[in-house]
Amino acid sequence: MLTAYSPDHRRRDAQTELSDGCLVAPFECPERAEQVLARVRESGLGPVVPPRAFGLDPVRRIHDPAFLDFLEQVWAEWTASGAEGEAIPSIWPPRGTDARATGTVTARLGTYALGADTSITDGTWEAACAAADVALTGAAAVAAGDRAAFALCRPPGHHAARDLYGGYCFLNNAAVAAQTFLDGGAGRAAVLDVDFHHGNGTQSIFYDRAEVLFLSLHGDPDLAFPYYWGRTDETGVGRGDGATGNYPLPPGTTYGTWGEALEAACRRIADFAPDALVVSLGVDGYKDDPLSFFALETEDYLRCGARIGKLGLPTLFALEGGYDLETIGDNTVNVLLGFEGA
Ligand code: SP5
Ligand code: ZN
Repeated sequence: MLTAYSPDHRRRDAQTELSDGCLVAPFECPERAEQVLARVRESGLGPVVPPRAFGLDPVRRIHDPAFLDFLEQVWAEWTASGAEGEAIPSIWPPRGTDARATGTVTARLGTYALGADTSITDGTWEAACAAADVALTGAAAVAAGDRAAFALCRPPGHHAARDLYGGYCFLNNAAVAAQTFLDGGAGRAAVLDVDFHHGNGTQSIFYDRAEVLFLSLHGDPDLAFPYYWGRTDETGVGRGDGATGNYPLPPGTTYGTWGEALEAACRRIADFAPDALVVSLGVDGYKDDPLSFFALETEDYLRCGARIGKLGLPTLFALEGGYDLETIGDNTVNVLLGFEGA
């Protein structure tokens, strides 16, 4: 299968992440994408192509225009304000008050940030736009008849909602791709999120939509980021009631349990019979990942890919998380190889 990749991901190279009360080197770093790219090339998966420039119109189908303006302008405003570090929110409008945001960059950061884990830097906007183009390039290949494509997106996207960034995500690459399938004539699309973390952004974007099935396997949000979403009673609303499904799983989860949840999710996808499938492909469920409490093995990712391949659907894989630099390449590409072998 084709891989879409842009070196512009390197323009996001944050130096800080607020983690456990300390500013540390970010887990979500440029080397992640380079490791995956190296493994794609070694494995002979298929050609690696640069993205086409789709512009912001397909992104505006998913994200709020004022939010996009904010992401485009925040770095310039932050530096103009005299701040010396990377842009990290330090204040939020509290619940249940009459708080109102001003145009000040500090107020805007708190309005649009999910958390303080994601520093904004020079180049973040450009990298995020390149990642959306990468996703759209992969989707275009699938829409044109390829059985599958791999969008090597960085930064990731699944925590980003219509007007919210965080969890290392700015633009929701998978949601933009799913919407472009619909806009291109697909009647229904499914998003299967196998990243260790719940895909709260994607869930929220499609929560009231009947034509997009969103299913997520993830660490129990009582114990894991993003904490506030991903429970089994979140099933959609209005026309979208029943088109969201969550599979929270406990610490120590191995492929025995994880694979059962994947099986249940795949059966739901088959019943839904979508015209296209987007897989939010995070491999942070790996046993040695620094941000997860699952215990998946490198070989398990072959089985994961094979099960998804058995669905027989036109499929776009979009890279999400995975933070063990030693294994992110093998684990990610194993899903794609498993899919192709199915
Ligand atoms: C795309 C994706 O996988 N995003 C994950 C975002 C998680 N961000 C918060 C992680 C919390 C880091 N602190 C834990 C340090 C380990 N001791
Ligand atoms: Zn993750």
